[in-house]
Amino acid sequence: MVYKREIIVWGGSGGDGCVSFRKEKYVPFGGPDGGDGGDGGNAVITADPNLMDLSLLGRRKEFAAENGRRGGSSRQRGRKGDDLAISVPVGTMVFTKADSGEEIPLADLKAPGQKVLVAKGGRGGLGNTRFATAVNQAPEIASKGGTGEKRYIVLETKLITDMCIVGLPNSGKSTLLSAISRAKPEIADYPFTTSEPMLGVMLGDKRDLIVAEIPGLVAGAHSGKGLGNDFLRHVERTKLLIYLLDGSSPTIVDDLGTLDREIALYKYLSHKARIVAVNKVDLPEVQARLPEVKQCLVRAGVPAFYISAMNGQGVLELIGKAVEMVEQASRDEEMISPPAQIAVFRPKPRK
Ligand SMILES: Nc1nc2c(ncn2[C@@H]2O[C@H](COP(=O)(O)OP(=O)(O)O)[C@@H](O)[C@H]2O)c(=O)[nH]1
Ligand SMILES: [Mg+2]
Repeated sequence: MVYKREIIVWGGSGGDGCVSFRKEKYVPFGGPDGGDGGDGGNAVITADPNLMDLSLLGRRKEFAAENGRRGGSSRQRGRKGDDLAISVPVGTMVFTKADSGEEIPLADLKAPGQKVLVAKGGRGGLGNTRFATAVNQAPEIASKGGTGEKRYIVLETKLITDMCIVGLPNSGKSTLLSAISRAKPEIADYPFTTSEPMLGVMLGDKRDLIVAEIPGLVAGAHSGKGLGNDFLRHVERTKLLIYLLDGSSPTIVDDLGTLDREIALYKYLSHKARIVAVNKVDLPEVQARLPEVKQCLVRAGVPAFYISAMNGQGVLELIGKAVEMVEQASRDEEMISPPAQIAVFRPKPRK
């Protein structure tokens, strides 16, 4: 999966204006009739809800909108170049890279269909018709089409999810995700780490919620160890973290500590709402030590849900609470930051 790309984007060039004169029988001194060139197409970046990453862009580096066509005789205007639409996933941030290397935000495409114009097409040139004056009635000049804008663009996708299931490998994240959504993540009985964040849609009463399984959060993930860090970027914009603990782990309270430390070390995450669930309570050995585990967590001041992702026990209660917390987080977010305005920094030209 590709979540960051740098590309070069061009607006189309404008078509040249045309130099032409009317030539018709019985019309002496027909005069100029060269048409204008068409404008070059604009390059636009659009948020497409069907995309999950930037791999559709392939290895291509440069993207250009279509050029405008040249003007024709009989005052025919050249055709306008088609706009170029570059599709990216919802949750993609678009930056333009200045010569200094500074990345200046242009847009944060959070809504499906949202667009941003990144490079304007050049204007079409003027045909010789436009240059006719009382003095020069047969101008032999036309203007060239303008070149399209060239922009260095940095795209960074941070998927927008409602809740993310985080946990150590093998804690049952995939099992939980498939229990609450229609996603079909791989489930394995060894500490195996999916290489992709899995997403599932959970059908809700008011709206559908997007749930992600963040694979393989291991100690040191924030510093790039394991695969965790690459995926943590998607956790950044979630509303709720579901910490999933493996009830059969002998070090369950330490596991929670590991998760907490990793999350806290990653910027933006420490203030996220979270909910803790202890999984695999169907196992007899987990049943046997449940009182002890509960006591430990209570002592640590952590209210928890006790579930079996496998047989569904306790899952509805967990999800009910999770949905409530997501709704609350959404309301809070709106109150704190009304639809994000991106400050665009425009340096003043030096005198
Ligand atoms: N007994 C039991 N096993 C579970 C439960 N949830 C997951 N497992 C098993 O634990 C293993 C790891 O599950 P998986 O969902 O792949 O964990 P992930 O690595 O966190 O995604 C698999 O063998 C699952 O069948 C549960 O609630 N009860
Ligand atoms: Mg998994």
